Amino acid sequence: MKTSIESNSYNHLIVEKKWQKFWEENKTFSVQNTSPNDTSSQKTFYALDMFPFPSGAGLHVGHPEGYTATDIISRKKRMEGYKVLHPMGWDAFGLPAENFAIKTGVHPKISTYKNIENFRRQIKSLGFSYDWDREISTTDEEYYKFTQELFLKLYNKNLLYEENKPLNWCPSCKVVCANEEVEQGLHERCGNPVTKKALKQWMFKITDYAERLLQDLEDPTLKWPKKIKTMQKNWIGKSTGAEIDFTLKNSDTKITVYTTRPDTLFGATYFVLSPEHPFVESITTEQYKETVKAYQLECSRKSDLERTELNKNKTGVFTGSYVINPINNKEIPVWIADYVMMGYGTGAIMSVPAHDERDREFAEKYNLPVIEVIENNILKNSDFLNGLSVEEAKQKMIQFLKKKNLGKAKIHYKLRDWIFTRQRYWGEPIPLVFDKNGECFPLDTSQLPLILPESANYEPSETGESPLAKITDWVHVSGYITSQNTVIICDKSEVPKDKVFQEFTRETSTMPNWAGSSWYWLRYMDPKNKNEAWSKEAEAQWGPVDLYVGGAEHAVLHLLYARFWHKAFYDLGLVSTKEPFKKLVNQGLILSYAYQKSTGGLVPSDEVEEKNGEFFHIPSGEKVKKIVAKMSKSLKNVVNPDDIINAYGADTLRMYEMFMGPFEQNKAWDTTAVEGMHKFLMKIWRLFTEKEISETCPQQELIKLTHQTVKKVSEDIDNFKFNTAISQMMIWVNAFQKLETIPRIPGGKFIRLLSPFAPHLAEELWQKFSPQDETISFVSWPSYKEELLIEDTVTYAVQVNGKLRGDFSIQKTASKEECIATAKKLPKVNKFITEAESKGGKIQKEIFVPNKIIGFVVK
Ligand code: ANZ
Repeated sequence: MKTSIESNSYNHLIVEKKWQKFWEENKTFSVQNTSPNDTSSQKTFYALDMFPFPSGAGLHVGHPEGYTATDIISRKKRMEGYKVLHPMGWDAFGLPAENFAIKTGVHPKISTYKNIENFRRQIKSLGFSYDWDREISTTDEEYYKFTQELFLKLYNKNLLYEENKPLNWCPSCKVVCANEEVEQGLHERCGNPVTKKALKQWMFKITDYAERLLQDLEDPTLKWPKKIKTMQKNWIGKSTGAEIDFTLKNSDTKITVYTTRPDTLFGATYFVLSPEHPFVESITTEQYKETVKAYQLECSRKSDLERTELNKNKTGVFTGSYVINPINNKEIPVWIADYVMMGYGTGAIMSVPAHDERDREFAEKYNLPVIEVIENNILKNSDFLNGLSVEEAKQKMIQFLKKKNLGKAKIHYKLRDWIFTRQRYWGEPIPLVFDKNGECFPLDTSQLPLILPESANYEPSETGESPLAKITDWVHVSGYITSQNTVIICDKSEVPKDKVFQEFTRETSTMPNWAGSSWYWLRYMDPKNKNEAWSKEAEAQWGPVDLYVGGAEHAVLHLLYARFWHKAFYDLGLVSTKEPFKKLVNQGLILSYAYQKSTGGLVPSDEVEEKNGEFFHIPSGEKVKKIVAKMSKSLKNVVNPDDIINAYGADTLRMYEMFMGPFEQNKAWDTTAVEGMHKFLMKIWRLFTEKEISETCPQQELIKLTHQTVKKVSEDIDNFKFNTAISQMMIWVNAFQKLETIPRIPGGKFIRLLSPFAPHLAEELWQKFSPQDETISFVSWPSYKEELLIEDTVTYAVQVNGKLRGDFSIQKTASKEECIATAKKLPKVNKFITEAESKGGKIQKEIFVPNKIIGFVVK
């Protein structure tokens, strides 16, 4: 790749560095400076990017896509007089740094801060208008002090509990995973299968907020993509149904089922318990004990994925027992089957094979009876429900069960509580301790930050215990319990007289990497506050975030946790809004190309050569197809933003990424098109530097085009249609290139429109155009006049004998006669009329609909 392309007097390497230095030295984008005439009434705008995880690989070209979008909007808003908060930081705790440390021996802190340095350099080289004074990293002690403090606030609000139960365990990473981190039975981080392991974990009661997390999505002022709202709704998975009690035959034992279809109770022909159901052992008869035990063992080895409904081969065993169907006192057999999950509903179901797919498969396999109770949405074979619709029957059955004390309406959510602890090193330590009796106490906030010890041994252990557990002098501490029931760790001599000096052990798990990102947008509002995570005033001024841009992969993980914490903060009176992010936009993926063999295999790009538009795999000589694929190291198709910036400049990279296609769609990288964008920017440079500035613009058409351009670019930016905004700028440049001079007013408007997209070039041009302004950043956004946009020509469709034969445009002021004469001269119309005349025919009738249609009837 070329290292630099110069065009005449413009050298992007020099100009871009110059402006970046200017912005940095003058703190141009510091929130304080963006409001020279600060009044409390000034409009504010908060544009937030999803902060990156600073990986060792450096910035990906996908990062600047979203960052450029928020930057364009932030820059436009400043020019429109808003006080803009536009920050950047680092989501820097998490597994990759630790795995890298295990491989190389480099301490996670060292590699993380090195990666941050590199990310910061790369992001700065793109000329984004961030307020760098507000930079944060979740790994900074000053930051995680407050993550811990907020954790304690939520702990004191009774939103956390400890549970010892089988959890998702990734044997490869040796880490517990949240349900949200498991995709089709695989750990989303490493792709290895997840198994179960019983470990004590802290759980967040996110389920307490299930209904609000669902309901608040309905707020019409929440401008989120429909797709993301639906994904959250499905994840929360509200289901409305009933719990019904069945009694064990010849016993008082009641077993409760959860069903969404109480209307089908007359059709229940057998009963199923999950293999883990606590009743299995006691209800299984002697004869079946062995088969049941063997089946339970078999199931414990299966993953949830193997057990779910995707798996068509249902299995199960009979327990020897029967329950009584409460609606008709019929005995039905009790089976255990692993398609029933212990973690959902009550872990027991009534089976209605006539109307449930899973039950039908099972009944067919094991020859169980089937009773149809619904036909065409109307109940039958169901006594007092006969003739009712499904909806009516559901209600009536619930009423009936309630009256007889046999059941009740019940709502269930698929959402599970959030497993919040990780047995890993590189995370925020959890500020809790246990006394000798195992009772848990929060640390006193005066003890925060609880600093992560500089352990050298971060290798996780096979037992699942955190590496911190091995640092005995950190784990075993002493101090006293305060009157607020918090713990202060100290020497014996420091204990007040009325308090008891005692020993404690620390919680050794760390927080998941979702902790720091569950409140960071609030810290940006008040990043230097030493006393509290943020002040009420700062939150009142900036909250909620006006615009949040990032990848759609965060649809349920980060965005659900963030909403949950925010709602809990709201309940604690810490924030004034129920939702954290008013508007959310997801950028599409930036893809690359790859070469595919006829067998489907992909080959690296450096093994491919092009001959006459066709591609060949050099080692095998085989013809290969160029396709769109994800960027990956192995395919050697990764584009490094540094290379593009060096060769063409940050402005080119920004403009190119915005021009690639619709913002929210996936797009494929094309280096030739990058060059094209660079040429366009150089054309702009020459247009403004090679031509003299003139004070007037005599061409009315060009004034009109300028006003159209202002309108289009302004609206397109607001609607995230950056690609069409750039197309409009291209139209403008092509039109003005034809002039001898560049007229001052339209030219000035154009540079201002360009400035959010290509800020370095625009600053440089503005200096030549309007040297009295130090920077273009606060020059007012251009305006347009509606009346100048009104079209002064009209287009007529011309018909002959009812058939369309052409169209033409004409001045609105043209008379009827002029219009008809013009229509007759259209080639196809003229041909038709002359042909008719040659056969003795003529125009019988002329039709004239003003501004629309002209028609001729020829016979
Ligand atoms: C009888 C019935 C008849 C059912 C019918 C469905 C259709 P959602 O909508 O996802 O909430 N079910 C209940 N608990 C279960 C568990 N622990 N494991 C597996 N399946 C379970 O699903 C609720 C329905 O799934 C319930 O309603 C129950 O089957 C089943 F025509 O009860 B149904």
